[in-house]
Amino acid sequence: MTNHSNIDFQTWLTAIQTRTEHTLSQLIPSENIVPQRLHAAMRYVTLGGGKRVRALLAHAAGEFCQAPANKIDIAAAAVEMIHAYSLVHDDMPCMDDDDLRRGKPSCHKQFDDATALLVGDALQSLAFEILSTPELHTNQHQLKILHLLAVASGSRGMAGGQAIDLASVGQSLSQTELEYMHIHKTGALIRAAALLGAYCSPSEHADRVRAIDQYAQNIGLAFQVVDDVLDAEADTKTLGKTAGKDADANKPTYVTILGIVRAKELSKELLNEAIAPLKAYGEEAIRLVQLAQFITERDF
Ligand code: GRG
Repeated sequence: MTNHSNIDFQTWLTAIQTRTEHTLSQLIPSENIVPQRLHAAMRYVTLGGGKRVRALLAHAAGEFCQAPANKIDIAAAAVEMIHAYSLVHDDMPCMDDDDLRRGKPSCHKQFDDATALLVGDALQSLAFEILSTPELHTNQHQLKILHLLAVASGSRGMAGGQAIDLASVGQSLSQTELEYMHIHKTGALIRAAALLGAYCSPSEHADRVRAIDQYAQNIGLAFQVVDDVLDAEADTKTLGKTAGKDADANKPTYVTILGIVRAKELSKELLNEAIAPLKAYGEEAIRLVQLAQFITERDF
């Protein structure tokens, strides 16, 4: 197990991003393997981009629970695969219809609609395959890990949140309704990322898992509030995706409901709620606290 506690945050972040890229590159079949085009597209959407927030959460929570880094790598890669699949499908003309993702043409633009559909399907399957492959991820909490990720990405999690999002275009939502949608669409996978990291530990750590759960639920919402602020304030080049998309699509956001000033205040309140249960752990929780600050103070 790597002890990262004496490494500064930026160095830690880069190290986790690098090892996540490496793990994904090892686990996704080469573009030389049949069907080459599908494998090329799976690698195109997964490698060489993204902040890797979910992998970082898995590692920060896993380290907090003394989980072995090589087990967390597999959990982190699985969550990043589910995330990449969700972005590919979200960008398709039948959903958000966006031509740009991570600073390059989105999957259906670079390849075609049918390939984009299959990329999502195949990445989702691969995520569960790697988590259930004994040589990769034997772990006493394995069934719990598989169940958590399945629920978080299905109709009672991310896919359900996406369905609510699509149905809410042009509707006026209350803050509570908006929150419900985001808890599912974005929050469920973010929560799962952190909990999967924690469950990579061979020990129980029930109190720490509870603290991580409160942390992750608040960070999931804060992530979305910040995303809405950035969508309203940042430019397309900085974001690597089309800015101002939500307002153009007549979608309710935290900025449209609360205004920009209150939305920024809310992200700070959620940050404080997230890190409150970690205070008791002092330096042991430093990585989770730093990561929460990174997520809420980011400008891309
Ligand atoms: C299609 C089943 C299905 C679900 C799609 C998450 C999602 C559900 C759609 C993404 C739409 C979107 C842009 C939501 C805003 C929050 C979000 C998930 C942003 C993208 O995540 P980042 O910023 O992306 O972590 P990177 O590229 O850094 O990995």
